[in-house]
Amino acid sequence: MAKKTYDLLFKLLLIGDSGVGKTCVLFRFSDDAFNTTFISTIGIDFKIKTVELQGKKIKLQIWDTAGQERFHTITTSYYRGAMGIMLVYDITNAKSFENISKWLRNIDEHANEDVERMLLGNKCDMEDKRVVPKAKGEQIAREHGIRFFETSAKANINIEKAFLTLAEDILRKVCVAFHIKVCVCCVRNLFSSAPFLIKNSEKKTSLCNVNNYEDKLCSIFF
Ligand SMILES: Nc1nc2c(ncn2[C@@H]2O[C@H](COP(=O)(O)OP(=O)(O)OP(=O)(O)O)[C@@H](O)[C@H]2O)c(=O)[nH]1
Ligand SMILES: [Mg+2]
Repeated sequence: MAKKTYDLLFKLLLIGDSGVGKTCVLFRFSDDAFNTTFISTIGIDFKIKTVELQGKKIKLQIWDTAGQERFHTITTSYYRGAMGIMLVYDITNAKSFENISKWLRNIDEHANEDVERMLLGNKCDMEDKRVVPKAKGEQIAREHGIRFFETSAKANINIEKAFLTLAEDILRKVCVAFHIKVCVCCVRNLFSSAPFLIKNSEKKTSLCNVNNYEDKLCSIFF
């Protein structure tokens, strides 16, 4: 059997109005490239990129949705599987910013309750054409308790930072969830004895007798 080349798989999703730059943001992250020609996405597409966080290889499967309304049914069917969603608007397009509340409602309706959300104000290289002040993006993100970055796929500003931050936030969540849901023994150790006992579970010599050794995650925050 082929050896697994990663420790964890995270599914991410990009949403937002057509033309805000979702495909370009993803292309910059995955291939470090940029295209000025606008080829509107048909339905849905995806890219894979593996990153390393906290010593773990994390495979990011990133789904790029079409912003056009006619693809709404197909794109929303992908929300449920997402662990993280990047909601993108264009700082030079007021309508794309006004529509954020509509996209947030879509997330509420179609995504998992504990999905990690992030707001991106893209095209921040076009300062002369800006119509959405940065403070407005910050404010709406604060109101909804989500992270916010202004990005530029063209000038490569904050693209990698945004993806890595989202992955880190998910990793933190997964880790906590894992302790609570699966590794009951580790939770006990967490509150009573030395954390290295949990680390030992990787060598299968631990006092932690949970037989699922996928529980490497338990060592992440020690
Ligand atoms: N100046 C500038 N232009 C950008 C940036 N990102 C994307 N664009 C341009 O914006 C246009 C739309 O980009 P796409 O990435 O195709 O937009 P999209 O959000 O994927 O659109 P749909 O697939 O229709 O939902 C293209 O002409 C890009 O070159 C950016 O950061 N700066
Ligand atoms: Mg696209």
